Amino acid sequence: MPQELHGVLQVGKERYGIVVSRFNDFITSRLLDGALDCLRRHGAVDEQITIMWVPGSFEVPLAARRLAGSGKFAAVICLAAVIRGQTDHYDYVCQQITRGVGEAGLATGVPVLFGVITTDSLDGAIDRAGAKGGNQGFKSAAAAIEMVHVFDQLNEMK
Ligand code: INI
Repeated sequence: MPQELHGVLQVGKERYGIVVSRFNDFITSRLLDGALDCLRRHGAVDEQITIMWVPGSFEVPLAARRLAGSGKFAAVICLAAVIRGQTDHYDYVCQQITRGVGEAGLATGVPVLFGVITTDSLDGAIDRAGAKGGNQGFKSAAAAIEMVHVFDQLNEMK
């Protein structure tokens, strides 16, 4: 039988970093609530969680890279909202945060999760910050817990 590694949603003693953008904070604060709810429901206490606020999506990758590279966190959850109607440079901001968040994970080997909403409209953002589309913050925190757990299993393999 091949060995399969599956992460389960169970927090141990590890610490989680959260980077959250102040831009569109009426949306990102809901994403943060969702992420905290998820971490706490699965066993985290507040001492295991560090939240770093940054001005906007453009700054998220650098903050994520610093947190992930610090060696203090098992995973870093990135929360932001880019809404097309609000900016002429929507595509550039989306590109920066998408590529940068991915690179932060690849460069450090630490799971860096993409809890970022990119939508055409404010309504679309609201849907994915706790309304019809669920809460992207909760989902990305769940993915963080799963990745930490599956990597723990890899580390424990003989
Ligand atoms: N930042 C966001 O997080 N979302 C946006 O929709 C957005 N818009 O629309 O421009 C945005 N801009 C700010 C940007 O991320 C930087 O903080 C700013 O340019 C300073 O570097």
